[in-house]
Amino acid sequence: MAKRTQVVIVGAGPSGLLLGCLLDRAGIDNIIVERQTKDHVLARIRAGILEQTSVDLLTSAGAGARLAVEGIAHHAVNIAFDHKLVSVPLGATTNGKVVTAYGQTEVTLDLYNLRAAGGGQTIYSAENVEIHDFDRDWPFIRFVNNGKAEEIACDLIAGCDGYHGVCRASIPDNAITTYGQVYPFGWLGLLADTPPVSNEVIYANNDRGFALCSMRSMTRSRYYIQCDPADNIERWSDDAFWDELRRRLPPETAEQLITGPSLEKSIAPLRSFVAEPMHFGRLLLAGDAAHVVPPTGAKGLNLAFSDIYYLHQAIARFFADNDSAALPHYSRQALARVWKTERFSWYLTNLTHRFNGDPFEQKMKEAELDYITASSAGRLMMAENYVGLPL
Ligand code: FAS
Ligand code: PHB
Repeated sequence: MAKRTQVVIVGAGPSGLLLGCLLDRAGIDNIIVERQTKDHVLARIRAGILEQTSVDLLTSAGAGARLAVEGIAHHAVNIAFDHKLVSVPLGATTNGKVVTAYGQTEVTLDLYNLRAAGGGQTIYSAENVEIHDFDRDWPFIRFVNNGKAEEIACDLIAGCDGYHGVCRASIPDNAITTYGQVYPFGWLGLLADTPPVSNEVIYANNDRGFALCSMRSMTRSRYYIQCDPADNIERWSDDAFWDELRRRLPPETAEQLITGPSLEKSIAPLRSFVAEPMHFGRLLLAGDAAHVVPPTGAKGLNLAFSDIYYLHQAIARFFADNDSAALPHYSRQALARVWKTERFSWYLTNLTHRFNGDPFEQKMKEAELDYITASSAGRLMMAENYVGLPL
């Protein structure tokens, strides 16, 4: 006998879990189906900075208790270039809005625990997930779990299954338009139990390449350096990473860097990507399933959460008011914020990374950074994008 629910959510990453928790609170029946094991999902190390709207949304969902205690508020963001470090204030010019350092790993754990406490059904290790009839009024999904073929009928499918998921891939090519670019570099990230070199994030433009200094707590640091996307992580010893990071930071910052053994090292590719629309019949896309940004500017996770803010409201209207217009409206509303955020992430990536090494290009970037950080209008533009545009 096929199971039935109101909403099937594909993917138990931050998007899927947050949507599940918000629908639970709205009394809308939903089942999450996840390809990986729970432990695999909870072990992922990714984003680290939350916009105020993300903090507020997690809190409203009931997942904000640990975040309120362990999250670190940042009242500035630092930009290093031309051997100097400039601080761009947050809060003073952004109606008090700041950002909070709190790892995506912790966010996902908090959402997992909230979902489990509420008794919501999350099916892990689901193999061969397929979505069907989402262009009709009676969509359903099929998958294999513990060797048994399963089927779940529903009214709506939320595709929260990330860039490589099955949902966007199931939409006919003539019904979807995609945009984007792949950057000619990747990020080599390192996590270490060392005190962060700065209390707030540092984005460094250097003629050797980009570097980023961040943290997970005041005793756990997260660093990145721009690298060749085809680079082999085995080629990077901890010492080689620390030496290269020092070279890309202003001298007084490099002198304060405290190094230690890596807990994790990995290389992530960088791309900008958007799929339009984010709605097809009874299928709705959210988060990385619909768009990806380069992590410069810390927008990926936050953009996923703004999608979920709009999506949970649209789903509530769909069921409460039988309002089918709420679904295409979701796509238009989410995309308006997606494109402005894609722009900022693309802009800050171009401004801080080394592309072809042309000395004139580097000089133009240093001049723009010098102008932005010295101009009140420039600092405001940087600050209001970094803390997150209004929902
Ligand atoms: P996710 O990709 O997190 O989750 C999708 C879930 O769907 C996964 O659990 C996956 O297993 C599951 N899934 C996939 N296919 C499925 C299928 N067929 N059936 C069922 N389930 C399926 N953002 C930042 O802001 N800062 C960063 O530093 C940063 N670093 C990143 C590093 C990497 C390597 C990656 C890939 C992303 C990074 N991001 C970063 C962006 C990242 O944080 C995403 O924006 C965020 O994870 C988006 O969350 P979801 O939309 O839930 O997608
Ligand atoms: C992180 O802490 O992992 C982080 C911070 C800022 C970014 C990207 C990643 O822009």
